[in-house]
Amino acid sequence: MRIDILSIFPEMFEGPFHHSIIKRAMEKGLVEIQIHNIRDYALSKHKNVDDYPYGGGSGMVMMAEPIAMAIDDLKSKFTYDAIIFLTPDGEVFNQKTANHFSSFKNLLLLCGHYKGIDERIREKYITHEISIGDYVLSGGELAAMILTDALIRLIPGVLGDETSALSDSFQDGFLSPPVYTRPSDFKGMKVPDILLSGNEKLIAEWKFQQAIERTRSRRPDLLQKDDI
Ligand code: 6GU
Repeated sequence: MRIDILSIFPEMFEGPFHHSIIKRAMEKGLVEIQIHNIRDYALSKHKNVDDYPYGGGSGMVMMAEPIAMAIDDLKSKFTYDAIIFLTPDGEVFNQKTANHFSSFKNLLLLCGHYKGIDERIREKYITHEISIGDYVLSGGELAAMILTDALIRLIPGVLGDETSALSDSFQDGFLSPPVYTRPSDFKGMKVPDILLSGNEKLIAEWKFQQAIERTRSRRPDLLQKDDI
């Protein structure tokens, strides 16, 4: 998979993509991530990427030209399966969307800022508009990182068997059961006997029951929905 990200704060991506699973996936050649600075495509001498909104109102709007130049440049080199705009008024991201996007080969992510981007960019280029939840972030960068992380861990070969994505919370529609490691007695709090029993069938049943109970008590909405 190749992921290109357009942002006016490319430095923000330096931390999260250089550790742990994403770093390993890049080293293994399973994913290539390139961050591009929208400002590099600005037309004016001062490299402006935002301007006042027509019709007035608060906040600035990201200008169409620099974004269009950046997208056109990338589209001349790569064919994208999706051009995704990260925006609080987009469709709310979930595991189903993550599974869907993880099968794509080339993705282009556009991070918004200020009061939004010129609507004509959305009309002309954007294929998907995604929000990561019902709250407002300062920009789309953190959302792009979250989306990227959620997709990369689903690419075959990224996770070892021991951390299979198939056992994730949400992947089967249930939250994950509780987990324990040594010691078996922590300040008088014991690991459930069944996990020490060695009986694989009973352990599997226990985990399944725990997953259902956790989902019922914490996220009953997941049991109703059919969108995983
Ligand atoms: Cl994608 N962007 C911003 N700015 N805020 C958000 C969001 C995205 N998703 C939830 N809140």
